Amino acid sequence: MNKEFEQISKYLSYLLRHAPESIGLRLDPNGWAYIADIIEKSTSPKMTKELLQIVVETNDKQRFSISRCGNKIRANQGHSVEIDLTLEPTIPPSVLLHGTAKRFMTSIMAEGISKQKRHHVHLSEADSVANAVGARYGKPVILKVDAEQMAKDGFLFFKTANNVWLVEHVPAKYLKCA
Ligand code: HQG
Repeated sequence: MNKEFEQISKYLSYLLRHAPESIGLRLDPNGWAYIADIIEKSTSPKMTKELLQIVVETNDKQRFSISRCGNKIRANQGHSVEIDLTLEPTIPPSVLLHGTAKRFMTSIMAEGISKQKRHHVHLSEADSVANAVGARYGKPVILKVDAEQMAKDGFLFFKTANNVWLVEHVPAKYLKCA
């Protein structure tokens, strides 16, 4: 992603996941905002429909979706504001991964993985993704989650439009160091 697009992507994440009210933007109950509203209300950076489209299409993690009619946009995951992505529970692969930092490991192995400020714990299928996610907070560690057993035990898993797996909590007994 080029620098300008990256800046817009970060700002869109801020607006659509955390602080729509900062520019008086309204999200509907499913997290959608009118593109025209963002263009009208966002002054810095200034947006156009074409720019938003390119940012959505070229985003390295496919963080955003544009609605079927093309007039609304939402973040695919990572919200702190209360919205409902209306995802269906989905059977997960037998093993999923969580990338974290070494310094969180004592606490995680005692309490399990908690969702912290987000709506869910985020899990991935690929080592490379988990490694990059963990590296944001320090020396990365990849944890293996026994998703098959969790699903058997009644935990619900959801898959976002950009292939992130979500679950409410991962108790420590389902974790192994990869
Ligand atoms: C850790 C980014 C201590 C957890 C990424 C993580 C991802 C605990 C941090 C997405 C803990 C929370 C989500 C416990 C969990 N004790 N630490 N009991 N339980 N933690 O950012 O998974 O770029 O909220 O391991 O790529 O790192 O925003 O979650 O290190 O997909 O699209 O607490 O955010 O995506 O950090 O990242 P986060 P995450 P975007």
